[in-house]
Amino acid sequence: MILELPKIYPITDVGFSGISHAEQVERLAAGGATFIQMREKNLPPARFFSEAMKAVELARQLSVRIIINDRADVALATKADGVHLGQDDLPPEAARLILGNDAIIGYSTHNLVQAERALSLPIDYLAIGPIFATTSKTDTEPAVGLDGLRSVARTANRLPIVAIGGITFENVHAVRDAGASSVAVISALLSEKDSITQRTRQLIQHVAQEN
Ligand code: TZP
Ligand code: MG
Repeated sequence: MILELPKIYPITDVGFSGISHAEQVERLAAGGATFIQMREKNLPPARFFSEAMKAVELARQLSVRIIINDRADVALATKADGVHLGQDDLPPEAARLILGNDAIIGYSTHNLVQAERALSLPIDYLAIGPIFATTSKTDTEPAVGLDGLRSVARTANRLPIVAIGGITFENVHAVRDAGASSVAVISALLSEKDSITQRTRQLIQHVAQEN
């Protein structure tokens, strides 16, 4: 089954927003987000798990699908909808064994070679990035640009493509035109905690106005 993704895919970031993952889920969902990734890079496992539990419970109440970054074990234990894995995380085949066929598995790639290899993996969407320069992730690979995204989207067949990295209100239409099924964003939505809901609503409306 091909995964249906909304055009906007927010990712939580406590450093950026200054509020908990659950609070971010609440504000993003109030703005219309229906598919959210919880991304936590600093907490030890016990705190990661308890923060994830709160975020997943809230997501359930709000009918939002929630994906856990990095940790298939936390995704399983919190009954999240799935996991998002990077090149150095547990391989998607192993995460599939842990989470089963119904879980959503997303996988990050940073160039065409990685994206081509990813096509034979048991994943539900393929992320490519950074598309543009970003300050939200420090250890990023070089930006692939719109041309890089276009080549990946052409190769991806029917696998949904999530574009990530430096995507803003200004460039989101070009990113969608280049073949992104969905656009993952941190700073475009989270940089001011009191306007997360409003910005989410605006970005969703903005991408809805495509030619
Ligand atoms: N992976 C590649 S770029 C990135 C991640 C997690 C950060 C995206 O954040 P922003 O603020 O939308 O550029
Ligand atoms: Mg990771």
